[in-house]
Amino acid sequence: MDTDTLATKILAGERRALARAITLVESGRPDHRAQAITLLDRLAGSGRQALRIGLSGTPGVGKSTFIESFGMMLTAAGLRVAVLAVDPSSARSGGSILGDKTRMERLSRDPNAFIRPSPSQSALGGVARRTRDAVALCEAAGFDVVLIETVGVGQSETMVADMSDLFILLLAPAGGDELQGVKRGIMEMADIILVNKADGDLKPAAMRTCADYAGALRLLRKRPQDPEGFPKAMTVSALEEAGLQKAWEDMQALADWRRENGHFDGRRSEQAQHWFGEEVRMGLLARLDTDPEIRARMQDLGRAVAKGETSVSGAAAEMLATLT
Ligand SMILES: Nc1nc2c(ncn2[C@@H]2O[C@H](COP(=O)(O)OP(=O)(O)O)[C@@H](O)[C@H]2O)c(=O)[nH]1
Ligand SMILES: [Mg+2]
Repeated sequence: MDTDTLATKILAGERRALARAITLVESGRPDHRAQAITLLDRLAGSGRQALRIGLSGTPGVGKSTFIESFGMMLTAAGLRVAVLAVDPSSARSGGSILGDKTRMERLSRDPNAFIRPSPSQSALGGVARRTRDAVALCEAAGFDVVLIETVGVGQSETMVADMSDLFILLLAPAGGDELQGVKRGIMEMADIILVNKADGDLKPAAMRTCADYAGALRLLRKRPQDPEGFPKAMTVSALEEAGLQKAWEDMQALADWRRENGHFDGRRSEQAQHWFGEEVRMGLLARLDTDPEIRARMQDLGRAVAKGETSVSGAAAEMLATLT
């Protein structure tokens, strides 16, 4: 299928075309990359905007269950929902959402939902670009909400927060009164902390955990992008579908406030600039390995350094001068 046809079908909201386009942006082949860029450029002017919600949480907190319940609630309200997953560990585990498909059974059959598992791929930089491209494709396809799920490992949370309008941290009730080893940096990124599993025997623990985090959030430095009362912690039960409507109302209220106060577009502009810089940096680094002339020069200079003929600094300066 040529990119024009693909673009037309995506703009018409066809899910199969969207899936194909995401496969295209995930491809490492240079000719695919060129097609992907043509496609993304064509769709860039669609003017469509989804609410991008990043969702993070360690395995077992209930992300899949939450996405299913929350997603079904949104589609029932007439919204179209796309779910993308970022899992840097999936190269090893062979794709995390696969086992999760059962937990998202209803949502994956919903015609107003689109679920895309994480590609198995090791380099986080590559994952970032693919996910950003996939978000752009989902927006062009007219989705109202794009959920970007990530497990809380390594840099993936920062990466997802850097491509989301809202960042949600999902937690499970803690046994004691300890904050669950959530790093300060992650807390500082969160707009809303949802303590899940607030049901049955776990409810009291969930409420305690929620109070602990609400207290911890109040101690953080005030951020300009927050209205009164945010960031906040609240309890939900993905299983019993409790608190989800309230969570959604708060997400919308926060997004609306940010839109009205210039923070929404401001953040997107900053994010676009950030990713542009990252992509150029990555491209330059990749050239060190792929460009034969550059590689040869690196090897020559490397040998000279090894023999002590040139200083490390001198050789590096010489190498960098050839790159400009
Ligand atoms: N009690 C209770 N259990 C839940 C809730 N949400 C998820 N779970 C359970 O927690 C386990 C992990 O859920 P899952 O959605 O796979 O978590 P994920 O690894 O973060 O995607 C499963 O056994 C779920 O049934 C909830 O709201 N309440
Ligand atoms: Mg899961």
